[in-house]
Amino acid sequence: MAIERTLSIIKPDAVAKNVIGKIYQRFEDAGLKIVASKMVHLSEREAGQFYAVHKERPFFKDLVSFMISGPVMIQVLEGENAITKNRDLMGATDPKKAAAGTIRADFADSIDANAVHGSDAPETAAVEVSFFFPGMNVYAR
Ligand code: IDP
Repeated sequence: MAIERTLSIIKPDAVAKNVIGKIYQRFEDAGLKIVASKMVHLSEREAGQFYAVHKERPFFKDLVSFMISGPVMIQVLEGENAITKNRDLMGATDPKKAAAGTIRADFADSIDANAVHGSDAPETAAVEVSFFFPGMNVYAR
């Protein structure tokens, strides 16, 4: 199985709820290693660039406002099938639809304030890891 790296963000709602440690525990319990991390208060420009793929969506403005409403915790997770594994831990985008026991089911309040971000494919992981950690190799050695 492939050792992958993926970008994860603990969003402002979950940082405000003081559950960074609980979410990190889930990554570690699933065998994912935290190989880089930083807490950042994103600027409007950074949040807009990061979510540029959603620029034409009706929720784009609200998404950017939410992402800059407080600090976020950004990390690179590494492990076997890290991208899918992290998406499975996160649960569905809408917490009302997220499976029981997932991060979003347990910590998210709404589709806007949904606790976590995770890269959804190897291509996006590569772009997102280098967006926040320039020079970092997305491929684990
Ligand atoms: P994902 O975070 O599960 O990958 P995406 O479809 O990539 O979901 O959307 C990115 C983020 O945009 C979501 O996590 C959520 O915060 C927000 N979002 C997505 N769809 C909606 C919506 O219909 N209304 C409001 N916010 C949304």
